[in-house]
Amino acid sequence: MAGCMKKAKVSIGKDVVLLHQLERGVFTPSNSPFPLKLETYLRMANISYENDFKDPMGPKGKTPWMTLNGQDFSDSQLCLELLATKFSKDFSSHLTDEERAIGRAFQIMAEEHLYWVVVLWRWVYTKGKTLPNIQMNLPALLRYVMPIAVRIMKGQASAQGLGRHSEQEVIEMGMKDLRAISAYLGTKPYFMGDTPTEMDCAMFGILAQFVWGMQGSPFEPYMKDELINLKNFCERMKDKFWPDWDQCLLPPRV
Ligand SMILES: N[C@@H](CCC(=O)N[C@@H](CS)C(=O)NCC(=O)O)C(=O)O
Repeated sequence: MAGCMKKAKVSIGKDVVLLHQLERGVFTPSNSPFPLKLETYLRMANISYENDFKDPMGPKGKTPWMTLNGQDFSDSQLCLELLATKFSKDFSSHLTDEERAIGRAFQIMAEEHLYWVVVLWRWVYTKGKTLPNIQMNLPALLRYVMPIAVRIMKGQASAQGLGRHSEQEVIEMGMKDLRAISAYLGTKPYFMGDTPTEMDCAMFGILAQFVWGMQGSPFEPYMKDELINLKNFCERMKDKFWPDWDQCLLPPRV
């Protein structure tokens, strides 16, 4: 597969996915929307998998990635689509072309626009202080590594474009995305209707960050009030696919 320069290091059982991702989070099983999306999909599709938290960054320099039958694959969406084909799992077969188009547009807005609001808030506006995983590291390590990490994330957000706006503008843009997503979900249990589809995994990956994983953010009060349907959606996904949610959280260091 193009871009897969790293060789698979670990071979587990045939047709068992080895999901490489960052260590567990304290508030969500992953602080990153993309591993949470892919792991949720593996559960929804009932595909056997094991986690690897030691080698989270894949051949394309991002997390998550996966190894399947000795081959490495990158990108949550490409992995999901490959698995859907290989294991003949299509949760969207009942959708019209128009519904698929709308679903794709919302997903891309969430993953390619709203995601950068999360990055900016966590890394640039609050400098990693609200990420318990980061704060659990040694103070000396934090002192030296944090400014580098902040600079990298700031550079990425600037290259993407969102990082060039003021904090107030970015928060407002985030709110507009969340309001649009909330309006589209409406009273439906899942984004495409009564049953969860692939898109719900992606939306859950990112919305879970707003619901549980960005404590003290300006978005938090809205998730409990105006955007309560998004919180309820996350609770629904959590109950359905993550009965072991609490066991998958990293205990905060006391
Ligand atoms: N399109 C990719 C996005 C993955 C992604 O952006 N992962 C972030 C973690 S939230 C990452 O690895 N960032 C590290 C970096 O860019 O250096 C996917 O769906 O897997």
